[in-house]
Amino acid sequence: MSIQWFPGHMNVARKEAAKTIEVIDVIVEVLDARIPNASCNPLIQELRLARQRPSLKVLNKADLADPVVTQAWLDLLTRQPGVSAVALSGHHAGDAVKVPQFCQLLASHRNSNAKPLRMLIMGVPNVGKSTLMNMLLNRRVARVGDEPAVTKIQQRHKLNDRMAITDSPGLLWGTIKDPHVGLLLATINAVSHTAVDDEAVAEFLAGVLLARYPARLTARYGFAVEKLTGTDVIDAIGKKRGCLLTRSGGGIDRDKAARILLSDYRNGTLGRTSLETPDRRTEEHTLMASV
Ligand SMILES: Nc1nc2c(ncn2[C@@H]2O[C@H](COP(=O)(O)OP(=O)(O)OP(=O)(O)O)[C@@H](O)[C@H]2O)c(=O)[nH]1
Ligand SMILES: [Mg+2]
Repeated sequence: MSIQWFPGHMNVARKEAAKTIEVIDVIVEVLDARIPNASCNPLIQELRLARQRPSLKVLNKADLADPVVTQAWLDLLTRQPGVSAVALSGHHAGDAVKVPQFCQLLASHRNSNAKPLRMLIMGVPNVGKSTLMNMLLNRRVARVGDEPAVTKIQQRHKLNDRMAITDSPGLLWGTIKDPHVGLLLATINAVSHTAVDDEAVAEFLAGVLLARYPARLTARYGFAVEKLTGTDVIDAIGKKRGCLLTRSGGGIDRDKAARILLSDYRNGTLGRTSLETPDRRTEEHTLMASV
């Protein structure tokens, strides 16, 4: 399933970002710590490399990710030239302040009233960009919400006399050809539900959880998972939770069961999980994107 979701405002946002990159010093690329590779937008890499801007990769929502895997990602990402990386939760003020501190190290010449440090927050939709900006400003200047494409236009604010930060709309890219990447992005709710099939996304997620965190499924839903497939898991959740179709003789409402799994996953009820690890293939891909 290749995913295509590039609404008009994203096209405008891409052009605006290309212009803003010319007048900023550091790109703060917000990734989802549970999928740091799939949430790394090649379009942003392209824009960044064209203007040779350093980048701070923020592994956000680290409170939802497996800390051991997150550390492995940090070790990999900091090996890239011109790149620094930090894991944090945008809900914690103490974490958010690390962002300007790391950016300052990437552009140490920009640290005065005359030459303020200018940061641009970018990333795929719903990774927590606006939450991070609100936290840094200690007030709610941008709307946030657990759905993709909440932010539609750029917003610039002064953090103090020596620093300014710009939030930008979440960006995807034309067609997400790699179905695995598309499904991972859909799992974290970075893609509009109008462009994906919830049942297919939940089946995929169930498959990943069966492979990596099977005990979490048993603990949450109370059924044994041995020999089950992703499809079976959706049926089993439907049976356990009484999701029945009123029509067609009371069969299982798989769509409803799928939405239960997705919602439990997205709000952290299934515990801290990482859906991608930096294996060799990902490592090569990630490092290549930096040259
Ligand atoms: N658990 C957790 N949730 C977070 C974190 N940061 C943001 N969120 C939640 O993630 C959702 C999306 O946050 P936003 O700040 O609107 O995300 P965004 O990247 O600006 O999204 P778009 O503007 O749509 O691209 C909201 O429900 C936030 O409360 C975090 O570090 N941990
Ligand atoms: Mg936003």
